[in-house]
Amino acid sequence: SALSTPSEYHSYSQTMAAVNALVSRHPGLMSSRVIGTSYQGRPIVAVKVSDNVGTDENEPEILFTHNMHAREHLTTEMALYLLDEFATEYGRDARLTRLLDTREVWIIPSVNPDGKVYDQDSGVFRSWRKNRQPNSGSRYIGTDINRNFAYRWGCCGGSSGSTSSATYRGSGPESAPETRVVTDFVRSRVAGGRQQVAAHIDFHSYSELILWPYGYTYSDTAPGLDQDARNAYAAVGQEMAASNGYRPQQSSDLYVTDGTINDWMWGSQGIWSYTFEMYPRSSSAGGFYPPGSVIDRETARNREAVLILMDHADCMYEAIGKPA
Ligand code: 0X9
Ligand code: CA
Ligand code: CA
Ligand code: ZN
Repeated sequence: SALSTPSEYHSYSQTMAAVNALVSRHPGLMSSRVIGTSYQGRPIVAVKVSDNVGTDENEPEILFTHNMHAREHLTTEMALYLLDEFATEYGRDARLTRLLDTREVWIIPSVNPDGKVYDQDSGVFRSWRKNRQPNSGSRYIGTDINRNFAYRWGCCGGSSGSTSSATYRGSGPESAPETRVVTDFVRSRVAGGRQQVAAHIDFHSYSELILWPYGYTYSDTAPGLDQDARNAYAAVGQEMAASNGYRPQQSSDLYVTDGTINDWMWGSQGIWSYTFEMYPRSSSAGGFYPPGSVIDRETARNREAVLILMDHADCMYEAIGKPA
């Protein structure tokens, strides 16, 4: 069949167990920390991967976030693929070794553990997207974490004020604990007045796209996003897309959104921030639930793109011939 069953993807608890096993087998290269808890109290974990992993070195940091939307389970597999690849290939693959020696990588395998558990653990997928936070005065559950970020929150018709909507923006910016956990973590990476995180990918599914800011406006350029920055986004986006066959475009070319993680990362933190919409291209190939048999292929498909962004993270403007 073109569809999968819940057991074909790592559950939240299996994901945490796999992370813990990798970290304990590679203590010099990987460490994990609980950066906060979900609405229902589940740990949200960040894994750091770098040489001298116990030291906060002066190296560009790259953040990968996964599973913000509950049903996008392939993105959690993407996190586990990257961790496994880094663990296995460090010291073997020269390019990957050099990148992990000169960068600090952060991976958050599940931004939305409550949603993931709700979607997957009953034995049948429930097509859930939001978190599992109740809304006062409403029978509808959940906030869309990717409409809850505090940059032009609710500005532009790219989210909903109705609790029944799949894109409900929450009662206020960062009203979802999961949003707050991510933004507090990112803010905590500022050292000496400088944001150490240089680049970010938020993994979603599906449609096979690479998207860059802003989502809140159709304009290519806007406050904080000048023509050079837009061109650097497009150049690196196109380079990554050439490696995985996705389509590169500004995120609002898909549809307007407000309060997304990409707009916040760029607009408020100056972090180069992309969304990857993973496999499949269309709903006929399984939508959010493609067969488990594609996991290895569709995660490895993004290896090169991830390394390309890690490489560019020290100077994105080099991609348009304008070194800083
Ligand atoms: O709508 C979203 O949050 C993302 N798509 S998904 O199907 N995974 O829900 C896309 C966010 C990227 N931003 C824009 N498309 N504007
Ligand atoms: Ca290091
Ligand atoms: Ca650092
Ligand atoms: Zn999504």
